[in-house]
Parts: sequence; C-alpha cells; structure tokens
Amino acid sequence: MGLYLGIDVSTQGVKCIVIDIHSGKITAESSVNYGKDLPQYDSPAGFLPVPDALVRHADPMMWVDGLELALERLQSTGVDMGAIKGIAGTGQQHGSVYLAGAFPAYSGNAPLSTQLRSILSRPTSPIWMDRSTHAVCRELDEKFGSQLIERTGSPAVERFTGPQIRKFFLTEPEAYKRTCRIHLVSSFMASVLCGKDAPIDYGDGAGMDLLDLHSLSWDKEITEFTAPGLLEKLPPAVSGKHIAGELADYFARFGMKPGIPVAVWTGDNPGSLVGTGCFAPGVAGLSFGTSDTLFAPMKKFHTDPEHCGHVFGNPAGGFMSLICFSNGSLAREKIKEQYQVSWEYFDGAAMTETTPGNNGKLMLPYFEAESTPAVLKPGVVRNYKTASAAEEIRAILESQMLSMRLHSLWLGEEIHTLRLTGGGSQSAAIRQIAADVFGADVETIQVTNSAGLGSAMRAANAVAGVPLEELAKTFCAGTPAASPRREYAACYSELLDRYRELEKTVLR
Ligand code: XUL
Repeated sequence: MGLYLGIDVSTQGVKCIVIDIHSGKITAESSVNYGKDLPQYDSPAGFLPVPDALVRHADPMMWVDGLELALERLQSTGVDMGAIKGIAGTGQQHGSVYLAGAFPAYSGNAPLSTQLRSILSRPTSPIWMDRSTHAVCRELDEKFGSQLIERTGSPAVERFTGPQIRKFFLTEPEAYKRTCRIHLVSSFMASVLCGKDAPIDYGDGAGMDLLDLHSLSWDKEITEFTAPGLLEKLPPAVSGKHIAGELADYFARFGMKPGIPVAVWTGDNPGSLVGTGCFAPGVAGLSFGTSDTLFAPMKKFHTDPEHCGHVFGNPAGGFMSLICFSNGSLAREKIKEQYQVSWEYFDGAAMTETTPGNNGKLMLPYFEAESTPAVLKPGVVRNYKTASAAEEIRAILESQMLSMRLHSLWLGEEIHTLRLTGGGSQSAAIRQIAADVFGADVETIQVTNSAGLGSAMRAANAVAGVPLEELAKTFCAGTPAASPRREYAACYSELLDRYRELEKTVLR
C-alpha cells in the first residue's frame, strides 16, 4: 500500500481524503462541518456572527478541533492509519493566525485546542470574507500604485493578508508587538501537525500582497510598509515540494505513525488546481464552494488590467491565475431558501420551465460583499421587476457564469475545457450553463473535494517523488459532463455584453 493523506481546512468544515498510489483508489474520506459538528463555536457559516457585515472572523481553535474530529472519523472508517506515508493539506486562503509564542510540547491528555489557545496573540482570525480593510488598501495603493500588482500579482485587496496585518498593527499595536509569528490558515494547520512553525508555499503566500513573485521571496519594502518588523514574523516562503516537518507524537492517538513527513500546505485554490488535474493550457478549473473560483495554469506572469484577477504560485511549478467570486454557494442557497425549493428543482423544473438566456433576465448576486468586481456594500441588483421562482433560479445561475466568463477574458487564452469541482459541480443545470456560456466542454472528476485530493497527490509528490501529471492521470481523469450547444452561442454572447453593461452601471 502507498497511502497518502490530504486534508482541506475550508471555510465551512474540514475534509480528509486518503489515496493509495499503488491501487489507484481513493481509500477513505471523512468530513466535519463546523456549524453542525462544533456548535460551541457559534459559527454556522464558518465565521463568528457580528453586526458589521464587513467584519468576518473565526476562532482558529475551531479549525484545530475540526482537524481532530475529522481524523477521528477517518480512523473510524477502518482505513489503516498506520500505513499513511505522508500528509499535505490546504486551507481557506488569506485568513491569518497570530501567535505570541512557540508551539508547546504537546501533552497527550488534553485536546490541542486547549493546549494551543494560550499561544494566540489575537484570539480570532480574520478570514477571506473580511472586507474591513478598505482604508488600508487605499494607503497601499497610494504608496505603491501599480508596483503592487506588478511585484505580487495582485492589487491591494481587502481580504488579502497584508492589508489585514496592517489593520491589526494600526488598531492593536500592543498585540501586534507581542506577536512573534503570523501564519496563514494553511501554514498554521501544517504547524499544528508538526508541533512547530511550518513555512508558507508560493501558492498561498501570493494571496498576501507581500510576496514578490519574480524573486519568490517576501518583498522587503512592501512588508516593512505593511507593518514594521513584519519580515521577522513571517515564516519562510518555499516551493510546494518542500517538507514542512514531521508528524508530532500526539497524532499517534489516531493510529498514525509519528515522524511521517508533512509536506508544506497550500491554499484551497492552488490545491484544487492540482486536484482537478488542470495542467494543460486551455484547461481551467471551476470550483463551486462558499466562494466560486476559476483557476488555470499560466504560461507566463501577466496581470489583470481590471485588477480583479490574481496571479499565484502554481504548486505544480510556474504560475496560475485565480479569480474569486465571493457570492458562490451562499448566494444560491439564499435563492433556494427564498423560494423554499429543493436542489432537484434547480436542476429540473427551473430549467424546463425557462429557456437559455431567460429573456434577458440578469442578477448581480451581491448578497455578501463581492470580490469580483470589488463591491463592498452588499445588495442584489436585478434588471427585471418580477420573475417566477424558476426564472430567478436561471437568472442567478446564468449571471454567476457570465460573471466568471467576463472576468476571465484577461487570461487571453481560449478555454476549451472546464473541470468542475465542489458541491455545485453535481448540478446538471450548472454544468450545462457552464458549457454554453464558455463554449467549452465540461468535465467532472470523481471527487468533489479536489482541494483534499490535490493535497494527497502533493503529499505523494513531495514524499515519494511521484510526478503530479502521473497522479492526475490516475486520480483526476475527467468524465464528460456537458458540451456547448451551438444554437445558444449567439444568445449568450449578447447576454455577456448586457451583463457587462449592468455591472458597469453598479460600479459607477
Ligand atoms: C480566493 C478566496 C477564496 C478562499 C476560500 O482568493 O478568497 O476562494 O480561498 O475558499
């Protein structure tokens, strides 16, 4: 057996997946949902409820408890935990964890959350949904202008970690001073497994507004401006093949062998790029989760002139593009709740009772603040006054897809195949709309947890040297799920223009 474990610590839960590189099979999976399984954290959607819609924080100990519970559940599937040879993982991107001291030597008697809480210098972590850093971002714009995107691959973005750190430094200078280490969710969780600080990889590190993607090192000038002394507080930046450390003895309680290698963790999107096997030009991934994201490998570094898309390090080498739409599954759920219908209704009656193009009905689904385009004030915009439940559902699904198409045009490369992953990839309606709007073939892969699968593949790559492309052939072969229908091409191309205009009126 050649078992490798991938763990995804996402916005709403923790998922584990074990692959066997010898049999080519997925051996075991487990999952934890914070809202359902850890209600004591009062975070049903993965963050603490506060009146200010721009503030989104989570208790990092919820992720630690989520990890322990997911491992316990994995063990109870009967998988041979002792045969696992390596681990890697992913975290929701941009979120940050602030530590006042080194990791303690773990005792076997208490859950890790109680052993680690005392090393936090900031009790809660801002996550990617936080938009409270607008003023800081404008300061960064003023100071660095286009240099920021040229050097780091992204403009100053509210949810990115650098602006979040600067806000912390400005508003809580004493706590900032006490902080000796600032982690991303990914590097923090890898550190928890190793019982010592783990590095940050180029994929997730690029989502901080701090990493120079040309030299692949922290940009000294930007880092120092963000917060004095920050460079000393950041873990080193390393490539995705790096081994972060060894599994701490504590984890023997889940049947795992202490000392097995833990590869550096990455962000959920770079991890999904690996787990969907998006390595060839013209193949892009569409991930449907709390946020919807579009990502693709990038031949050479080039940035989005509209400043919505990002360039990240690709765990498989080189660069990748990433475009994030914050109003993903939560927006679809809002419409589902509003009309009290089922997901079957989305795929069935909502599609048969309406026609592609929906007579021009469009919706800007900004139930929450939006990343692409940047919209800080939530508010749904419709270009129609009345609509049936079916029409509203088609409107949100088509509009979300049109937005993805519109904001991926800067990539410049024709997308001929889309690999769909995440919960929404199971929807026949979403698959067909994706094929028609992009004029691309749509494929799915065998698991919806592509970030976890990508992590398990990365573990096998970093520990045993198995090439990622080889692993992708075995674990993420695409299954055809929808083809573009020529008869609707003109209708969607016209709708794309209308969507662009509607968005412009709102941004104005
Ligand atoms: C990407 C982003 C989200 C998070 C949560 O920039 O903010 O996709 O990674 O999944």
